Amino acid sequence: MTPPDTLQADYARDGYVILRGLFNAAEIARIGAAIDRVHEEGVRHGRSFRHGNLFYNIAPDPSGTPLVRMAQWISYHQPVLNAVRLDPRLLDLLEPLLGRDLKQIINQIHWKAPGALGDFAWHQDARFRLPAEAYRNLATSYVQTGLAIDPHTPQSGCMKFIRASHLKGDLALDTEAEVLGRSMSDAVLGAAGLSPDDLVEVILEPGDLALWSPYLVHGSGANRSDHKRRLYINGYVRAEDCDRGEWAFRDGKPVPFGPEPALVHYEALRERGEPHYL
Ligand SMILES: O=C(O)CCC(=O)C(=O)O
Repeated sequence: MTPPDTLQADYARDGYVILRGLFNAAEIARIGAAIDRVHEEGVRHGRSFRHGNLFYNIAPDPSGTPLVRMAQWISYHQPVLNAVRLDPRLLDLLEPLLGRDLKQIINQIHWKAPGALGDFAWHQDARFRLPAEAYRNLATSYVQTGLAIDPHTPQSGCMKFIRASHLKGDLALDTEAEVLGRSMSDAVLGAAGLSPDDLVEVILEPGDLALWSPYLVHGSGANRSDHKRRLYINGYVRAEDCDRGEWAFRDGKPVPFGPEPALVHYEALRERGEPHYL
């Protein structure tokens, strides 16, 4: 796929770009089925579970089905999802922004069940790129991608971006509380000198992909639709600017996982890499 001519300029100006129809309906059906298998595993676990970098964030529900909210690094054991993160179409989009030697810091699925809470408060992803000393030139070395598996609409809890907010750099937005499970508040925007007038609803069809900057202020609401909302997120970094992460592309060629997982976010990977419940 040839990236649009305006990709770099649009990304630099707005802090995000949306690509329509990057994956076709048959591909999305296959990817969605693999994501549903991960969900079933999560339900069987019943509570949060970790095996190395692989992590399922699950809210137990003794009276019903456990709520699977998020899973990280599922590509270790789901080949269909692994193929997405290494897809050449992603490289085509990332190369003009980051180059051909890329590591990956995020490999994550977010689910929002119909009617379930699942808000993400206003935040910049930069706050999660820790330890900070492992990341250099974050503003220009890191890009987050989100692939829609279901329709993302205001009704289904789509993301909301504050256009051009990345230009303000690190805003230290209310970093005390959790992001997942807290709703977006206009007061947080106001305190950071941002205006709700710059709010963009990120409306996506299945197969559309959003790219956004680690400093772009964004969040998302609850799913009030009658269908589930699945988002597959992969985050890439220019390899020379990061000491963490799994390799994704070396000189533009996809890099399969090695025999040992790489240190990404889970600090106790080497001491407590075995499967365990939390
Ligand atoms: O899944 C969502 O709606 C929110 C995603 C998000 O804010 C993030 O990954 O930083």
